[in-house]
Amino acid sequence: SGQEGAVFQSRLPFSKMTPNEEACFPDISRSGILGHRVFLNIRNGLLHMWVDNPKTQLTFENALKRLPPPFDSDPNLVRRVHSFLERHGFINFGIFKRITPIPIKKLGKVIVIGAGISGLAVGQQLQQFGMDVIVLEARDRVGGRIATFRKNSYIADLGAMVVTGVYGNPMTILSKQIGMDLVPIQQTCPLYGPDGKPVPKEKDDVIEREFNRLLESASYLSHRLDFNYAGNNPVSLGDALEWIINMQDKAVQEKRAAHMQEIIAAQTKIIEHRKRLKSILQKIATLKSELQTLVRQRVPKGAQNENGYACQEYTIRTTQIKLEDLVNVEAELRNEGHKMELKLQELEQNGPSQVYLSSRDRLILDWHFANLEFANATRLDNLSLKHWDQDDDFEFIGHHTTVRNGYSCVPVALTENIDIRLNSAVKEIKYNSKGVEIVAENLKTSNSQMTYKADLAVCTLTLGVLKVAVTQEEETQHGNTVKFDPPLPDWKQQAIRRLGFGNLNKVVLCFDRIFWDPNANLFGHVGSTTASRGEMFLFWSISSSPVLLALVAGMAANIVESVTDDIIIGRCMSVLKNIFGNTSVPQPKETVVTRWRSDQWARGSYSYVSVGSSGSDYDLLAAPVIPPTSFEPHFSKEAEELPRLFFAGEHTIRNYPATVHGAYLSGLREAGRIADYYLGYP
Ligand code: FAJ
Repeated sequence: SGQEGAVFQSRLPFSKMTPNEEACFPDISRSGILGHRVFLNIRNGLLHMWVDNPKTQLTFENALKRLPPPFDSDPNLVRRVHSFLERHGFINFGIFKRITPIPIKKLGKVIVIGAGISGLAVGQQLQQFGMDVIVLEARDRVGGRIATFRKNSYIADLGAMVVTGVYGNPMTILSKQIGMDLVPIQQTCPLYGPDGKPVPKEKDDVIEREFNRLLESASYLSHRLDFNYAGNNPVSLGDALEWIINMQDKAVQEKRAAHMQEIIAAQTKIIEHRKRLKSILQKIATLKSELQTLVRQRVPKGAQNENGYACQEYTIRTTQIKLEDLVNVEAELRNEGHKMELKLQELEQNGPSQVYLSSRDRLILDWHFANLEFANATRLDNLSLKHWDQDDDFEFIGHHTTVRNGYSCVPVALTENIDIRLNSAVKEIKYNSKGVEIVAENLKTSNSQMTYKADLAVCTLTLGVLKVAVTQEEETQHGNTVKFDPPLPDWKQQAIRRLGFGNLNKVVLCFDRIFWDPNANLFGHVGSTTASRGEMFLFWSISSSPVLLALVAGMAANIVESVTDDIIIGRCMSVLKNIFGNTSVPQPKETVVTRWRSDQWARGSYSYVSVGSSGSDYDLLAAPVIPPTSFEPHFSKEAEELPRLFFAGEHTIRNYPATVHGAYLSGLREAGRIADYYLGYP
């Protein structure tokens, strides 16, 4: 709350200008500390006004009226700051009541390709900046990878479903503007083993700690030891983790071998010791019989001469002393022997563990790996060890929430006042220094093609669709193959090839009653093999109606795409029956199985940093494309250098990839960039 909260919510530093602000306000940047302070006070004040009431447009005039003196004394500066914040999507974004009308005279024509969240964001922004916008969408609905299944009282998100952190998240502002029913997720997640029995909490905690330690070790390998290449090949996170596990296993085996050697040494010592004791006992026996003979043959004092008697007594006495000494040695040896036996016993009883992880523990660890594969939408051995978590520092804090009334309420709300042509599959994107021509097929009126001409186009095709476009994978005539004319520049094509586009699937099961713990949002199922660890590894219960959502991640996500619904539902049911008992689990009333990889308008779920790629590929995917020079003499130099193709989408935003908020922010970013190029600086 307050001004600081509003600035934090806007992802800006409270008491510092950003490099972008310095570039846009060079006069302030040069003006010294006082100028900076004035700028920051105006900027922070405006953000506070907007975040406090994002349902109504914040006009310059209203902002000026509400700014406290002396910050209202330079209306020109306030206007510039207001325009800057509006242009870059910090204020007046989303769905809000307008006070000033949108300019009637259109300032340039834009075609947005795709009506996912990024396409809708860029469309909304450019429309309010006064541009003429048409959005072309191949599906018969908006939202793209935000897709909500609705039937009777059942609601389930088939694509995105989690708003990850509220502070700084633009979704928080949207939720205030439209009816998003955000519900915090209860993070506790009881686990059930492959046999359906609960995994004891203590065991679960121990393995979770080991999982975190393994990730820390992998990070240490990469960032401290710079172990990122094996020969010339970049190392994957999966490889690094398996190496560490093998090393741990080896260390355990080495400890065991050392322990065995200790036992053998102790046993050898005991054997030696027993030998010594035995020889002492023999000596004692010999001495005893010698002594007995001496005593038996003893000649009394008067029966022999004095010398003989003294000699005899001396021999008896020294034999006795020798015997006493040997008996003492025997006692000592017995004592030592006892200690040795105890030590051996202790060694035998307190040996190191037999293996690093038992096979059951390994499967629980695999469950955590499956969870990581879900977050990254791919197998761990596809992820770059060095860069897979490059966006970690930009995670929002605060609750993770789900949208109880279905995430599709957001894209649907964002369609307000935009010209969206559904069922329009773009086939060709032609661009040159004069503008763009987009050829689209109307999927409702078969084979009818339309060509749209505009000054520029914003391409929000998914990375999966772009990959097909650049590898020229000609499929069936009806497949989604988009042709760029001229082909995209090489640097763009290479980045498209390098960055990964993963997969994640969901199975929706709608029941007539809840048979699971209604207080838990999540429960996990530990698979029976490492290879199948991602198969229905996590069940979500987030709807107010009896709906379960099973996740299929990692290797299993691709496998389910080639299997029938009946088989997948059958697998889910047997997992649930194994946990809750045959009689407790009713037949589902409705079911849905997603196949995001086979979906021709998506070709996967979301991007990831693959082996050989890095965060900078996101920047390359975001960079606009300037058409090759036309060499037409009458054409102006400025027009020649204008980019005509712009790119938005979750795969174009380095700091927030793979998310709805990232895709949305990429749309705001591109709208600002386009306005800067085509409408000039505010
Ligand atoms: O909860 O923020 C989620 N939360 C989230 N994003 C998710 C999440 C996952 C997540 C959470 C936290 C961190 C990272 C990820 C977890 C998961 O539950 N969830 C999720 C689950 C699934 C199964 C999917 C598929 C996705 C997620 N995501 C990712 C987000 O949904 C996406 O990042 C975001 O929605 C992408 O928006 P976008 O605007 O960049 O892309 P699209 O695909 O929505 O729009 C492209 C449009 O182009 C589509 O409408 C498509 O039909 C159209 N198109 C394609 N070819 C065309 C065409 N239109 C015209 N002509 C053509 N030829």
